[in-house]
Amino acid sequence: MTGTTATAYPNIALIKYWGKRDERLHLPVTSSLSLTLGVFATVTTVTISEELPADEVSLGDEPAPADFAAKVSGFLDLVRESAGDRRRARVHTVNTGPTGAGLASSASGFAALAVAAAGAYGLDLDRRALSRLARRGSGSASRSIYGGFVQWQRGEGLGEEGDLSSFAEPVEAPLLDPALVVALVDAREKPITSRAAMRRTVDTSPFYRPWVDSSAQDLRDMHTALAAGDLAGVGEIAERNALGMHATMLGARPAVRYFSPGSMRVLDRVLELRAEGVLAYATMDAGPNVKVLCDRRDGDRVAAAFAETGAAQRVLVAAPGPGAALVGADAHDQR
Ligand code: 2P0
Repeated sequence: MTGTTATAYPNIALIKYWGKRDERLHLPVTSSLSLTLGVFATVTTVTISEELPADEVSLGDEPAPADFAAKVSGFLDLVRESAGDRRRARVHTVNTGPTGAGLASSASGFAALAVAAAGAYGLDLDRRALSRLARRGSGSASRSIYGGFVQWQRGEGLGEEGDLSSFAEPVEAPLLDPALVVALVDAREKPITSRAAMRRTVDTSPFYRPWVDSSAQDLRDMHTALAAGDLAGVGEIAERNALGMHATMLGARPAVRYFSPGSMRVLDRVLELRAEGVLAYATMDAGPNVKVLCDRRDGDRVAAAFAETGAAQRVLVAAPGPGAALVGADAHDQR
């Protein structure tokens, strides 16, 4: 039997998701807003089989590690339950970016899996429903269903009310032509998963609540800046929101610190670039890599500046990318 293949791209949050109000349904404490990138696609194929006694999951050319396979299988259980179909599946995933290094491989991964699995099991889902489904795999994956700027609504309430109201939707910003320059400081897997780190932050950091409150204002300000095409405003808000999120982690007990000396060197260079008149603003996620928002015309200059620091193993300029999509023969039935 032929499989159903989908592709999805990572997204980088400019207003961060950090903390859940419901661990099972992946309902976030705050709404977040991201930019989907045009690099580091995940390509996932789901092939249903009558004969398989259990799901078979591969990552690249290898059988997937047990924890990865268990997450994929748990996600497929949700799809099977909705579809009323108990058959198992083969899942083959190829990540073109580094896995587990704070570059949102779980976002592109679960967005691609949601689209491919919904297609394979015959679920007829619109984009909002796909974003809710992807959310169940990894919160940030809800945003990778769409391209460009995307907001993930926290939604209201818990249980079914929360599940129905927490989804992503696109945000228009026609006056901006941005790029995100990614400085890969270290592509190794992170010492603590973002899931564990955000739980510890919510449970123990005295700085968590103040960040939640300030993030709501950041989101309102971000919408104003995006609508006005105000790149400096967008960048300043994104940078303060990200540094604030990392401050909540530094306040956790024990502290969670994703910055490395290389990250700091890149952050210093961002300040120098601004002093030189370049609109460049940094954000960081659950890893040491630094992503810098700038105008697309400045992308190469910013990338060259980071390469000169010697702190980055690799630097690349990412333009905004598309939403998750079926590929090949399945693509024609897409909505
Ligand atoms: C974000 N991050 O908004 C934030 C900022 C990392 C730092 O979303 O537990 O892998 O699977 O819902 O989506 C990473 O968290 O967490 C993340 P789960 P996820 O991009």
